[in-house]
Amino acid sequence: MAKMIFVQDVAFEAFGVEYLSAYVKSKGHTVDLIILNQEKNNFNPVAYLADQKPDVVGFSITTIDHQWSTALAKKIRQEERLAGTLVIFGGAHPTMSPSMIEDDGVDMICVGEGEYALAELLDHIDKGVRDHSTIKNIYVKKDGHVFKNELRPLIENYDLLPFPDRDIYFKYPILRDMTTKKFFSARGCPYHCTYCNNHYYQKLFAGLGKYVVYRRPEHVIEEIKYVRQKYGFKHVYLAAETVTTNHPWLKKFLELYKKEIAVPFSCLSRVNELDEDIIKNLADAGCYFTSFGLESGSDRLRNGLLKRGMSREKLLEVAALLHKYKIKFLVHQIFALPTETIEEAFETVHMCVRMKADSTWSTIFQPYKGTEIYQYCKTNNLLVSEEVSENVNSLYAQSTLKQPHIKEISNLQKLVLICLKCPVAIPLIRAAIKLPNNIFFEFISKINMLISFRLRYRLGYVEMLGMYLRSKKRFG
Ligand code: B12
Ligand code: SF4
Repeated sequence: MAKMIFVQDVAFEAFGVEYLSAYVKSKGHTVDLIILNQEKNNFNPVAYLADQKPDVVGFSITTIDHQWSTALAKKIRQEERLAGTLVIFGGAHPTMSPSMIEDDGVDMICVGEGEYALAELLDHIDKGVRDHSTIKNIYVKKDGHVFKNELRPLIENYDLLPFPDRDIYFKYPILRDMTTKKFFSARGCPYHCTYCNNHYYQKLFAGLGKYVVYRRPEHVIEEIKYVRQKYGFKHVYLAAETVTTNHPWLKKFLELYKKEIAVPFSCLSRVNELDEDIIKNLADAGCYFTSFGLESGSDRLRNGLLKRGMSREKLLEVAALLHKYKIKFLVHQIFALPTETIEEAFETVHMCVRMKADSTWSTIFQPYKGTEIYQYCKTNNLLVSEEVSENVNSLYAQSTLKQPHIKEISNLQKLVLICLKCPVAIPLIRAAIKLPNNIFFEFISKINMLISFRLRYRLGYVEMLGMYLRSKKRFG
């Protein structure tokens, strides 16, 4: 049977990898994972892989992983002892930016869902088939050519897939010891926000099946019970984009959850999908925390540029209802959006203050290739360069746009916590953002992130500190 090792740089559970691992293991193959920042300081991934001699090394990547992962792939390709090992990439970045097949060290990429494609590849290896140039969803380099195979239909029924394989992640204490365990209840999202992958995927997979597909509520409950029995947890986090989208699904799920699981949970949500009835149902079933995208407080940017489709009135109404039902909430914000002015950036801050958000997740805008907004930035000559946009390498990277006020707005992104907790300080912040970025700004930004983690995962202070120290680069 074929042997595969996934490589990841920082410690978080990727559902994609868990699903792939579970599926190919069910076909008899062997899968392992290494998380680089959880290994010893002198750990050498190439030497480790050369000792292990896997048939395939896999990277599941978003754009922020492009740089480190392709640098490592290049080193793998140069190692003689790994000459027979294939290097394959999958995930959001190769799906939206398939030109990365041309990168050195990349033998193959998977566009879209990988369960069947990866199983076919590993079966080939197992049977000694050397020509992989016809596997659907796979782009492969062969004899100096790139074979771009067609896409296969989307998986219709996720209930038929094995539960995600958490074992490969839970060998690492930082993930196993988390008292919150995460679950994914659906794939896809029906909205068309211009900065997100979903409108691109909707077009890419048009005609290949239903794009938004829910698992049966009973099946998700079964998985939660299985995880409780196998690993234990104190809280549950429902991480899919569409937890609150389909109200009949949600009500059925919450009814079962209350009866059969009954532990506090947190979830993602979308403001236009929340009303008093749904919020009451969530609270009754034990929801203690939710997070949703505000992205921008400016109507021009939120509804015009980003196509979010949510009014100020609705945002304030939902915030008041969440407070009424004692559900804490975090607001996602994106700063340094294309054409954003300083006043518009402050509108974002003011909106969070008016909503009395418990916390914020504040990021700097990045234009991801394939998105409508990437095209907007390109057409309006706002990109520093295409190469820079494809190689952002930090979770909270600097802006990759050239436009006025980037410095001030990027500084504001780091100081949101002060504005939220002490709005009278906002005039002072207006002056402070003119200074160069410094360790104080970075420190406030990190504290903001830690508060968000603490709230979502209900961490105690000691647990939070432990997680911070063990996660190293994760917060860097
Ligand atoms: C859950 C989630 C997270 C989780 C887990 C991330 C992860 N990498 O899995 C957390 C909270 C950690 C996270 C963080 C971030 N995320 Co996120 N996240 C998502 C979300 C909502 C769902 C991903 C998911 O689990 N889907 C379900 C699984 C089953 O699907 P999948 O991951 O696509 O995997 C399938 C295929 O892609 C393929 N596949 C995947 N990997 C591989 C590998 C191989 C070898 C093969 C063969 C196939 C294959 O097979 C899988 C099974 O079919 C997506 C949106 C979306 N719908 O994709 C955004 C998304 C992936 N995130 C995004 C971003 C920007 C981020 C952050 C940078 C945000 C930030 N500033 O903090 C960080 C980056 C972290 C990182 N290094 O990946 C962007 C990525 C855009 C881009 N071009 O890079 C997305 C697409 C949302 C968006 N804005 O458009 N995220
Ligand atoms: S609602 Fe969220 S997941 Fe859905 S398209 Fe918009 S940003 Fe993407």
